[in-house]
Amino acid sequence: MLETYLVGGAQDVNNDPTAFLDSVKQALKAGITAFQYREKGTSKLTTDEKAGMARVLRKLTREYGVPLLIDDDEELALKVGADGVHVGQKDRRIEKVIQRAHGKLIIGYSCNQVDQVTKANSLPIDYIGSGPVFATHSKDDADPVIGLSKLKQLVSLSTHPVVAIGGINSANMAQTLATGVAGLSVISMVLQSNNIGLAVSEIRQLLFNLHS
Ligand code: TZP
Ligand code: MG
Repeated sequence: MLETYLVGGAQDVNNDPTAFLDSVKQALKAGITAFQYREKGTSKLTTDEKAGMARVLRKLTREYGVPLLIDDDEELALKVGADGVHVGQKDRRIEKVIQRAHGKLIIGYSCNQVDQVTKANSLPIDYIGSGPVFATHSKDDADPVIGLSKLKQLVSLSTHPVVAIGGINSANMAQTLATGVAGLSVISMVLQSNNIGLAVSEIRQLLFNLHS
């Protein structure tokens, strides 16, 4: 499920909600295996518009049998019938999210430090997201780059599946996957591509080769 994990919101496609939806549709057609709706940063959508977009994405992802996760907001995830929620270290405290959503939603948690992974190991969550592995332009307040060796260390420590995020592209995706991560999370590699189908296929092909 976490293999080819697309993340994004309208801010990642020229702040154009229609173009964003069209891009997500292309990515679903091309075979992404999970989608996280992450509306933030320079996003101009109101709370209501965001909820409306989440509902449209719920319908769309369901048509393709792809799990929908919502960034940060477990209430919105529950309201629109999403499959999961992804929370960062700076978002609402993970314990509160677990209390509200455990057993109802897939819970993803961002961890990029040894102590964070150790703590996550004791929590009933479903996966951790680690990064930025490489420099990224898609997150203004991104933590410092962790690099491949740190990612590998976190993978070996984690009892949960690890998804890599941050600056993953065609040139570095094979090395990233070689750290033992369960999947690759990308924003710009897919949403800024002028050939979304091809970008998704590249990741899928890499995973296919690994597993065959
Ligand atoms: N968390 C860590 S890096 C990042 C997030 C949401 C942005 C990833 O975007 P890109 O374009 O794949 O580098
Ligand atoms: Mg967050």
